[in-house]
Amino acid sequence: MDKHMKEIEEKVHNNIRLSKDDGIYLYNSSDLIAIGELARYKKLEMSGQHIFFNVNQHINLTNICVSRCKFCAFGIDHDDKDSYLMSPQEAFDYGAKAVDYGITEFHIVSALHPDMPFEYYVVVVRDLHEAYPHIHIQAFTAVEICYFSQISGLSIREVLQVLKDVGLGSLPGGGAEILKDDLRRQLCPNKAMSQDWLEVHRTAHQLGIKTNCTMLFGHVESIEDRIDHFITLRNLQDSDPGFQAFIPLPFLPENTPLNHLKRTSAIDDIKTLAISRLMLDNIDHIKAFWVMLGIDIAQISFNFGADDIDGTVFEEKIMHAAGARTQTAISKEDIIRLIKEAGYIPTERDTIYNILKEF
Ligand code: V47
Repeated sequence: MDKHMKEIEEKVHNNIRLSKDDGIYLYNSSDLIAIGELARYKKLEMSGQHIFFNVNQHINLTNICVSRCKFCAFGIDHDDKDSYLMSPQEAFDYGAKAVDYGITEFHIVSALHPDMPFEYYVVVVRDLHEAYPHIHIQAFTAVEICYFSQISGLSIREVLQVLKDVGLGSLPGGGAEILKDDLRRQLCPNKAMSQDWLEVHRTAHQLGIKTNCTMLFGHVESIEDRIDHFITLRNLQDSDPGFQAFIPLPFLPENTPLNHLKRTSAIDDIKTLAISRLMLDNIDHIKAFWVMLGIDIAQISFNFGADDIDGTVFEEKIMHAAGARTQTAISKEDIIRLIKEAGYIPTERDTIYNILKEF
């Protein structure tokens, strides 16, 4: 172990915050085992032997999108033959069909539809919440919340308050991509910029709405951009805490305008999970989203800092449009088995990390 790695080890063992230079050093190091040991140490300190999962149903209301981000294969035009839009009744039926499976969460994320008014989204949340008040609704990325503010004329705070009043429980972490506007202008110029994304999460936290955060990596960003992204999230969590989990999302290039780029390597995926655990010392959970990483890497990542594998994710669409080769759903029994195989305690949680059952 060289001198800088030794210094980082000292910091991790003494709960001293890692600097930007430390983060960049870790990315440039090829000592994956040393990085993994540190991330595992931190994970064990923060969540012991638990690996969390939940049982959820994803609902993607529409794929018709005005934003058309360069990394996305999900959003399409109105007149494309594969376009769809669920009516509130269809969205309700789609959610309702998973209830008997014992889901504890509806996870609703959609495209930015050109014509549907804010009321449409309010009705979807209200109807599901009225029928199933015990099921948590995690819905709408910060980008969608900004868009609702734009189309309704309400402020971000008012949009969040209206949704909270009809049953919104928490926000997912999508739309963060890389929180640097020069990159956003290249990748996704038609949606919320960095400060808008941060403002939504800050306001949500102030209203008592928990949120997640993500990073889309492996496209045009540099290592420094990734570390700056971690530090931006860490600073927001210091000033206005409310992030529950961080989810690194490796870019899947298939069927996107950036399909000339290569998929990230397993080493990059694992390193990114581990370094996020080390840099984000004030965010409780690191989620290895199996849909994107693949089940094998998700399983290995429990030894590299991850403590959550998301959920059963019935019928995920966004990542599969971009070439994710994983199944579109996984059973609870399979999740329990793969966590046990890795030597950890499968722990079913609800959306806000109350423990429901250990297996
Ligand atoms: O914002 C889109 C990303 C996000 C691609 O909060 C892509 O628990 C890779 O945020 N390759 C939506 N990524 C999904 C998301 C999410 C997923 C699971 C759990 C949670 C949570 C949040 O997916 C988008 C974007 O960053 N994305 N296209 C792609 N081709």
